[in-house]
Amino acid sequence: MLKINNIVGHTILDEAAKIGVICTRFNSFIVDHLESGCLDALERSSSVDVTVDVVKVPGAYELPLVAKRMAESKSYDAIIALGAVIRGTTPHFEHVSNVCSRGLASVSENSGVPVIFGVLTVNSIEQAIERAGTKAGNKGSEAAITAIEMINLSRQL
Ligand code: INI
Repeated sequence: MLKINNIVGHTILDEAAKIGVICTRFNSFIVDHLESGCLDALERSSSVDVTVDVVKVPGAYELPLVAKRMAESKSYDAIIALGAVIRGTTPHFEHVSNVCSRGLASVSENSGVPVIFGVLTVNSIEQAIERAGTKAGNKGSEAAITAIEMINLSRQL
């Protein structure tokens, strides 16, 4: 006899939670839209009071360190990292995006706190604009919903 438990995190926050949102000041003309999309989605998808601490960092390279500090505080149910790394004409993009993505994944794995990757890594400003609230959606809103799903999922495991 097989007993299957399907464990899925739903995407409405209906128990108190505290969420950290870290935003880069670099490319703020894009990241401001990710931030507002994220906060709007958190508000619309919560049926209880949710505390959100919003922290600003210089650039995507600095996101992992601040995510680590916040995760180690054990005060947050999830951390959302928002930023935009836009390819230029030098290899700088590769360094910043690699450190950022690997660092955030490592913080999440080592701390057990869900760290959501809401960082655009794109080839052009046009691609960033498309993903910051225009024709390809809003990566900040998607990150908010992913955070809620991971909080609910973590609470069931
Ligand atoms: N930071 C970003 O968030 N996005 C970028 O596109 C970017 N580029 O391309 O340079 C960027 N650089 C700054 C970097 O994140 C650090 O803040 C800086 O190197 C100081 O450590």
